[in-house]
Amino acid sequence: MNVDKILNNLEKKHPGEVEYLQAVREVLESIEEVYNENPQFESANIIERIIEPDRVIMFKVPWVDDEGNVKVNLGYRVQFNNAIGPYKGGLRFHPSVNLSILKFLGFEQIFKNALTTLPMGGGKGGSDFDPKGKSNAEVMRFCQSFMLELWKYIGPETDVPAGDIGVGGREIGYLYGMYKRLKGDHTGVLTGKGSNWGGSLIRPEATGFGAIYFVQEMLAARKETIKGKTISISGFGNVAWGAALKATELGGKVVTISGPDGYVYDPDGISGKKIDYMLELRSSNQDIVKPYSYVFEGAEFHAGKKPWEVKVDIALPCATQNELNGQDAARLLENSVMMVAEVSNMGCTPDAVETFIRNSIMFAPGKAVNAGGVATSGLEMTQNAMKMRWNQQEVDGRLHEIMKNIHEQCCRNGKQADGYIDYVKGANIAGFLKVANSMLDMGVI
Ligand code: 2IT
Repeated sequence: MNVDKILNNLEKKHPGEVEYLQAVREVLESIEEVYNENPQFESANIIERIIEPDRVIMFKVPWVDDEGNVKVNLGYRVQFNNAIGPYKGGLRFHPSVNLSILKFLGFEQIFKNALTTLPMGGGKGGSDFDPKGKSNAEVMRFCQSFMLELWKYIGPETDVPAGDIGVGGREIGYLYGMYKRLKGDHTGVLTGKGSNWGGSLIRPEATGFGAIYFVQEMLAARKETIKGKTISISGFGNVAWGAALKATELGGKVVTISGPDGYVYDPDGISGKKIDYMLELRSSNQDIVKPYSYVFEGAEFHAGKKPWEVKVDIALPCATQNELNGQDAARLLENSVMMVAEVSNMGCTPDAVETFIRNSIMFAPGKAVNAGGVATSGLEMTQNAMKMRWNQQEVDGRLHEIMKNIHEQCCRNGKQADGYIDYVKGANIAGFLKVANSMLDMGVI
């Protein structure tokens, strides 16, 4: 396999789709060796088949704001690969959303979902709609208009969307309501549903909890625990909240959260009602963290800065892609960071990842660390199909097992000669092998 040649061809077809090309390059570089050892992949041209989505659905979303103005946003669903199960992946509503970002997320989702051990293919969707500052009624009208188009392409055995940035319980409710009215079915076509109407317990916490279970496994591999470790977290949304909650419960000390306006440093640790306050910040719909520093004494707000300048043992990017770059990585290294685990999808730039791995810092990629979110979506689908509801313990126990299993898969496929575990390689190889072998089984489709 010639990675540069494949990437050059892909770029010619999709010029300017930088995030998508970045995600593809990372996977191809990781799997190159395994791929070359298995000529059956090459003869079935698996690479060219796996790096292009099965299809991209793109549509306009007209809606009316509270003043009566007619607005138009773009809506998308990227159905990337369904070799091992129905397309599965979140919807992102954020002004930065474009085809490149959704294709990178959809591509990552294929391998992440394969790692969960559950039968789910990869997909992603969303819109450039900005929920910031919008009223409930505006969000509802937007979601209804979005679903008025999307419903034709999804189904519980076809494609099962969920939330992502800008899409939480409220949006899933409005989207599901519209689907139910159009289709007349009360099936589990979305995950992240409300717990009264088919949602799974622990789904809101799952991404963050799963990430911390994974971090626990990484630490255990070096005979360490989370107790007493200082932790920086970026973001303040659902994922950051779940991670802060579980890390604190296990005796870690979370000292930062962040937003587009800057970061908050709280040397006393973000625990208890401070974690609850993150939910308030989020529901204010303003996308800022500064108010935290007015409410809690001793907390400092650093405008326009990222939390990676704070000295910590563990750094957890929990906000968005490419939020930690090479300079940030160098700074963390100077401050003797021991571990960086991406909780956001592709949270670190390639030079940051390289810096960590070259310096034997424990580093794990989002597709392994954050897979607990989609895994628990998978458990929600199972409960919906069985028309049953598991209790909290049952779901949390399964989530924990799944994260341990993902960690094992990473170790098995990513252990280097010197004993260092390359989790990027491990996750990509394990995910790829499962999907590629399934594609081989089904012929040229
Ligand atoms: O990035 C992700 O894995 C998600 N946003 C969750 C996807 C899902 O289907 O639960």
